[in-house]
Amino acid sequence: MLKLYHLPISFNSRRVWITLLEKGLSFESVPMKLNGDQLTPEFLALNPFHHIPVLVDDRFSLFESLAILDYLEAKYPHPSLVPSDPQKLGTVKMINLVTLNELLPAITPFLRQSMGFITLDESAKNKAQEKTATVLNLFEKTIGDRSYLVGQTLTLADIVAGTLVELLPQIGLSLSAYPQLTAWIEQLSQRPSWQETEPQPEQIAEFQETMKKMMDQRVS
Ligand SMILES: N[C@@H](CCC(=O)N[C@@H](CS)C(=O)NCC(=O)O)C(=O)O
Repeated sequence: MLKLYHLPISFNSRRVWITLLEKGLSFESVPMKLNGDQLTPEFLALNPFHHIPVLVDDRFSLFESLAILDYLEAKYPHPSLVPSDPQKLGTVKMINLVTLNELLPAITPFLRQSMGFITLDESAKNKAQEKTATVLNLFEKTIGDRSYLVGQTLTLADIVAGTLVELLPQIGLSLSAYPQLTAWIEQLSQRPSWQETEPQPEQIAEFQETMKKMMDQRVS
C-alpha cells in the first residue's frame, strides 16, 4: 500500500497528491504539521533533510517530489502523464525544472509577504515581478492555443506548474496579462483532483500560526 507523508496545503506535496489521484491510485495519507513532527527519528529515517513529501511503497521510500512523480509514472504508467514524443517529454521536464528552479525562487518574496513574514519594498517587488514575468511569458508561449501546457492532454507539467501558477493572484501577482494561462488554470481547477486537494482557509491559517510560533521561538 502506498503511503504519502505530506502537508496538505504545501504545493510541494500537492503535486504528488494530485498525481496519485489522477492515476487512480489508492494510498494512505499521513498528514504532517511541520511543527517538529518532521524532526522525529522515524521521519528523519525516511528523509534526513526533514522535508515532505515522502512516498512509501511497501519497503521502498522516496523523497523529492519530482523524483516521486517519475517513480509513480514508471511504476504505474496508466493513465500516462508524460508524452512519449522526445520533444514533448523534454518540454515536460523543462517546465517542471523551470517551475522549481526559476518560478519558485522568483515568487518566494511574495509568498513570504502573503504569510505576513516580511514587507517588500518597491525595488524587491519589481525584481520579483520581473523574474516571475519571464517564466509566465515562457509558459504563455508554450501553451499557445492548446488546452494543456504540452499537448491536448494533462501531463505532469500541468500538475507541477499549475499548482504554483494558480497561487499567484492570491499572493499579489496578477495573471491578467496572460489570457492563455488564465484559461488553463480555470480548466485545471475544474478537475476533481484539483478540487479534492484545494487548500482550505482554516488549514492555511493553522499553518501560518505554526510558522509564526516557530519564528517567535527562534527570535526569543
Ligand atoms: N525539493 C523538495 C522540497 C520539499 C520542501 O521544501 N518541503 C518543505 C515544505 S513545503 C518542508 O518539508 N519543510 C520542513 C522543514 O524544512 O523542516 C521537494 O520538491 O520535495
